Amino acid sequence: MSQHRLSDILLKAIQGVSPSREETIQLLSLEDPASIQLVMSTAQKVRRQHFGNRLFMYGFIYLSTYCRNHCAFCFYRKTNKQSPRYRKNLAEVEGIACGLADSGVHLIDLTLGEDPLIHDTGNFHILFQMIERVKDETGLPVMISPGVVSEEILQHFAEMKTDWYALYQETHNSVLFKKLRIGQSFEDRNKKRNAARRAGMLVEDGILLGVGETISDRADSIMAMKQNNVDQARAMSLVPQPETPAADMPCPSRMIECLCIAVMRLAMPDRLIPASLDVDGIKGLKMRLEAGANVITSIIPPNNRLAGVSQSVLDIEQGLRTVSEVKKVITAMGLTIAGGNVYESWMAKRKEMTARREHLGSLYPSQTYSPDLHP
Ligand code: MD0
Ligand code: SF4
Repeated sequence: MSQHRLSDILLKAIQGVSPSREETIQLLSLEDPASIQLVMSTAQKVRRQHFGNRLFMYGFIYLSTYCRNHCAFCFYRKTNKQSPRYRKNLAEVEGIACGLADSGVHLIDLTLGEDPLIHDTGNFHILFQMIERVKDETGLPVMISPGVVSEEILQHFAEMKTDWYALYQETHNSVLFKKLRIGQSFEDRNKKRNAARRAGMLVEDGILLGVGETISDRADSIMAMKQNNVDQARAMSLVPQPETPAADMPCPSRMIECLCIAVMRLAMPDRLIPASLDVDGIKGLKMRLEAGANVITSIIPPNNRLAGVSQSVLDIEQGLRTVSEVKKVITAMGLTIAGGNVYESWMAKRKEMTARREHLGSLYPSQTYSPDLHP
């Protein structure tokens, strides 16, 4: 793409016109460092327009590492004997959440594999209790990342005022999906995210990079997340895990992830986009923020024997995935941690917008994005 064309796309983005599918593909195809740098600095400008220099922080609790599934990329897939299995009980989750809240996070993310003890035997009351306790004791918003659950369970989460439901598609290409989320339903995953939103929760979707997707798959994912109006959108690089089908895959270049984050920022200027500590630990934070991310996720306190998802141990027990370590990095970049009220009012605004859209949507139903409809 010519320099002139690139400047044109970036200028439009600054003026609030987000890239078309064609332009998204062109941006994602960039390879020379100077052009990528330009996209990233534009993404920072766009982030500043919507969020100033303020960032949000999410505390992360992986409360059960048991799972009934066989995702090709995941260390915690059912048959992996190397993966550390544990379950945290109510008191432990409460203690960890309170510690995270005291350290200054904006939200608590309660994450679990599709633990057979919960998913197969319908013991969801364990999660309900945890959500209630964490909300009561910390006063913070809660995100639940439990995998695919029934609409009734989603309804119950929403009734308990669970703020977020996170469920990542990983890819919006249904053929690739089958190779990644082996034995799972592509449609059901999309459907559940939509159901959670209809029930009144904010939703997060995300993609995995370096798993055999093409550049236009990446563009389709970004278009899909935009069109489906997700409240938070993430891109994370594959970390090849031992004893999994993806063990021998090459590590994708982090430039691809940074470029994706930056293009997502241009496509969804006012949305939350994570810089996850779960891929490269604290040393990977700066570049993701330079790409336009505005939420730091996977803050995990040491001394609790907690695991991360794509990096099961990196930086955790060394105390490097903490608010105080994050603060050092962001302060040096001229960025700051937002006040709790800023986060809560962003959420309230989004919920209101969604409710309005849902109402309009019921009057004028529209199609959800599918790459097949946008050749
Ligand atoms: C993260 N490991 O933020 C977490 C995780 C689940 N909601 C989030 C993928 O990086
Ligand atoms: Fe289970 Fe989630 Fe891992 Fe898939 S990605 S195997 S659902 S923990």
